[in-house]
Amino acid sequence: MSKKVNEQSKQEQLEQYRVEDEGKTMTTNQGVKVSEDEFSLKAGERGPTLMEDFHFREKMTHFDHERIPERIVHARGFAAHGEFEVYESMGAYTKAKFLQDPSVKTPVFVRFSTVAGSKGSAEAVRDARGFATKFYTEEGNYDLVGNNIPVFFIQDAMKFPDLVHAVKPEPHNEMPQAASAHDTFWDFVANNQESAHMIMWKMSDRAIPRSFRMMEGFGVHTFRFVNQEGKAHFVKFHWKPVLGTHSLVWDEAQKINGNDPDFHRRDLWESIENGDYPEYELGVQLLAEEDEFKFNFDILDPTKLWPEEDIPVKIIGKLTLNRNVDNVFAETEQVAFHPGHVVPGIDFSNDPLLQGRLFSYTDTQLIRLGGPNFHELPINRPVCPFHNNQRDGYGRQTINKGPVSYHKNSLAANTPRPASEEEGGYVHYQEKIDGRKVRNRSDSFKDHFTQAIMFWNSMSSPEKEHIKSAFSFELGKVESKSVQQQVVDMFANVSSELAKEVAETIGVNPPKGEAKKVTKSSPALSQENTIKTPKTRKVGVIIANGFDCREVSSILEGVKEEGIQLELISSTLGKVKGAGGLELEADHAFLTCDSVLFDALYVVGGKDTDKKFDRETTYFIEEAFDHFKPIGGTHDGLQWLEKLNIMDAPGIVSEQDKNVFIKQFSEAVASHRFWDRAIV
Ligand code: HDE
Repeated sequence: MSKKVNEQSKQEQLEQYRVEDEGKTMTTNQGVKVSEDEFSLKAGERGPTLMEDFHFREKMTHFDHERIPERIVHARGFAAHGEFEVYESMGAYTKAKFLQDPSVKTPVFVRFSTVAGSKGSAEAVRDARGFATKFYTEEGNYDLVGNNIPVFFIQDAMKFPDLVHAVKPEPHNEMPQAASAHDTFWDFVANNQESAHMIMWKMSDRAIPRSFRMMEGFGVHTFRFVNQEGKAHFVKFHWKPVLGTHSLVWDEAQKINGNDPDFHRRDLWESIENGDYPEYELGVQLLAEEDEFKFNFDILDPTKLWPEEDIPVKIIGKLTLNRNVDNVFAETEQVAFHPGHVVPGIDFSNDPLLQGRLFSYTDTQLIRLGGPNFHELPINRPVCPFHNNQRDGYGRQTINKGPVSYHKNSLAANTPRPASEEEGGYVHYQEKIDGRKVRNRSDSFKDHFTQAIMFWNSMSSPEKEHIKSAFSFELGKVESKSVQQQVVDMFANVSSELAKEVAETIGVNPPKGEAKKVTKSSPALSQENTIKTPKTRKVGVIIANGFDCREVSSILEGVKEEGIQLELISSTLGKVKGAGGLELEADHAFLTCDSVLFDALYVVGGKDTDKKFDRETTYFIEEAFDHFKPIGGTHDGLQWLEKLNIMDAPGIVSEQDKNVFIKQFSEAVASHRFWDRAIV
């Protein structure tokens, strides 16, 4: 019998497969010691290579086969290990064991991803983000394979290949990379109007998150919780980041992609290495089966969300990511998620998008991971035992003993035997289904605009401005006037203000049509209402030789105590020497970083500066200012804030009392951005 699952279970299992190569003798894969690894075996020093060189052949063959197909969507991803704990028993709603006991810590593996870009693409792109979690529970693996946007583009899995063909780089020239396609994507949108709601999210700040640590996650579909008595509730899953939900601004995001295409994975990696473990609370919206038809949308329609103000999100547990992977290929690349990996107590709904996903995810692993044994890869193995009559196939690792591999049998006393429901056997929820076979869309799925309008209504005015600019940017890249016009006409169904302004910016006719009257809004959708904290934010400190030692170092200490990460930027790498003899190490030279890589700047300056320092500092401040970021200045640093005439602008902290400065600056960093700054 396996011992009880705890947060270490998965790590103990993985430990058997981890190998330390450092300090070891080189061998072939057959274990034969290798005497020479630079020169192939030749007939004479200048002669041809010999076939019998088994070491060369093995080395080269392995190399030739090192790549596997990247994921057709979500190719670029980054993952980490962690644990999940439930706050209180959810037994009233679900019998899932990992949701019963608050003292149990379930090991998890979480992979974040962009959707459209290929494996080597940039990360701060405008896109949805994947948020896939594998829970290694004592009853088997449960995968919650979600996104950071609660709705989807389409209502039926049948359309997924069309959507992905339209959004990926156009096939004749493979452009654009790392972005959604222009003409084809927007042509798809205009001709598949069910995409309206998700497009509003995709044009919003949600699609350019500041960090994987600062975005929400959603299961998207309606699932079912089933309790011990067999009673079911519909459920929607939410991940709520403890640091709040925050975004970049578009100009900044585009520059980050040049400066650091690994921006999001670096952020996740560094926070875990620093011990600032990313945390998310798990929330559920629960709906009694009898309330299924109480809403003006169909709860099976994945283009609809359940407004949190109508159906509150009950916070039930916490996910903590606390360990980086040892090997990206072995873990992050080979992990195989599947929305059909469920445990007793969690079941599906008839959402036609979900139903299609249940087919696609195994199918895709077969091509990607090369056969039916991908569940045996270390990262995919459940931490509980698994037994059945499946055998053989590429890469089989399990050595099943004995002659019997069929059910039913008498030679092995009819084992492995199915478990009864009481023994923990998975029994599908016995929903009553009565209908004709039809290829059709239910009438209840046909309203594509009410929730898109609700989303628009819920945005603050800076968020609305960002949406207008995003539409203008994306449509501005579309070459077909007809597609541009169709999209503008379509979004007049969401907001005339939005559609008119976009039409004007991209030079097409004013939209025809008007949005219907919807007054509902959902404050939970606006990021203005999110948690604000300075913790783990990255501040660039611009500092030069001759800085005021005592004062500056105590400010730096004080700011650090607020949980802020400081990185020193100067003209060159190496030591920066203070006026009183203190020496600090620069983390960056101006050359190796950029203001877009920081949440805020603190300008200290120093007595010993030159023209280049002046020019770089001015550039950093101007750019951070245009991106609405907090900027602090003290001592010699104040001269730049004065010169740029921004001393009185919102989010500029120049208080000379050091304790007041620390307090005000930390508050400004927590505020994230200062939208009421006049940018000309
Ligand atoms: Fe996926 N999706 N998807 N998807 N999806 C894949 O599976 C698919 C959808 C999501 O980090 C693929 O292993 C279909 C919604 C994430 O490894 C593939 C449909 C949501 C990931 C696939 C959808 C997602 C994937 C590609 C419409 C949010 C990355 C590689 C019916 C709830 C998981 C793979 C990881 C990956 C199919 C729609 C989330 C091809 C057919 C909706 C986070 O199987």
